[in-house]
Amino acid sequence: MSLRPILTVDADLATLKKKSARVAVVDDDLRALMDDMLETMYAAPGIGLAAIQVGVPKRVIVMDISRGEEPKQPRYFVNPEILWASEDLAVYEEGCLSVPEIYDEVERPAAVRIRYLGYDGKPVEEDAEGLFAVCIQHEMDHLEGVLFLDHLSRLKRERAVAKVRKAARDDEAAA
Ligand code: K1U
Ligand code: ZN
Repeated sequence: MSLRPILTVDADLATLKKKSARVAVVDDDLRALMDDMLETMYAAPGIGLAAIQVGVPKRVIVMDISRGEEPKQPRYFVNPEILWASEDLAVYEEGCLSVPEIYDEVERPAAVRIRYLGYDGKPVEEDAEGLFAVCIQHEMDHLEGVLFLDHLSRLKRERAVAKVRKAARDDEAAA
């Protein structure tokens, strides 16, 4: 397993805006990618990661929304699809490892039913609500090249990207 660099909007916006391609087969190479993604996500730290965030345009997501002292609960989603979304909406203050240090409120369906292939390539159908629903919708947006910033006003989005760019410039100057 190895850590992979996470792409960020200041340097890698064009890649992050790409639509990811469906996976044809869940094999050992794909599982190695998912292992690297999980390790990268834990190290960041984060609670979710889409393959495009490490520069791989495949429809693959890893996630662990377990809290603090709870046992780890890694989850893997290949070719995820939303089968149903609730009419009622919920607001959550989201962050993104590709938009470091920016958090803002996004409104999404409060619950979704999803279908995907798991780590073993078997199909799964599952209901998601709460943080699980927020995180899977955020990560599935990444597969379409959509960032949580795209749910905000243009002004907020431009300010956020400018802030990330300035932080990156400051980091470079300090190095
Ligand atoms: O970049 C990403 O897609 C990961 C992102 C997932 C996410 C967070 C919040 C709402 C929706 C989606 C993150 O993990 S940002 C970091 C974060 O939320 C976190 C980090 C450490 C501990 C707890 C949370
Ligand atoms: Zn994200």
